[in-house]
Amino acid sequence: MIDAVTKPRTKTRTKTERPRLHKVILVNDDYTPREFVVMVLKGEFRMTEDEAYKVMITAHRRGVCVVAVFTKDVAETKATRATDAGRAKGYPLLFTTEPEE
Ligand code: TYC
Repeated sequence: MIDAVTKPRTKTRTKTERPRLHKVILVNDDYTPREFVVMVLKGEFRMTEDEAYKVMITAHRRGVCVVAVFTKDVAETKATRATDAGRAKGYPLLFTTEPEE
């Protein structure tokens, strides 16, 4: 006898969009000491000395450098904390954020 019970051939798939990531950008200025920028990058973004130095010197030479990408909330929190660390010392150090394409 032909089996009349047929398994459903369709499966429901829920499509979950990944959250858009946001870049944290380091902006150069003429006043913040290089070593301080490196220290903030290491402390706030968990970079090694070498990684932090490369990011700092790229911003110094080119004007800006992408530090890392995070979800919007994390990017904004880290950029604010890092900028505040400079402000607490009287430096104009600036970290901004922007969404990735
Ligand atoms: N331009 C600064 C100096 O010569 C160093 C510096 C680098 C500051 C990167 C900010 O995002 C920056 N002391």
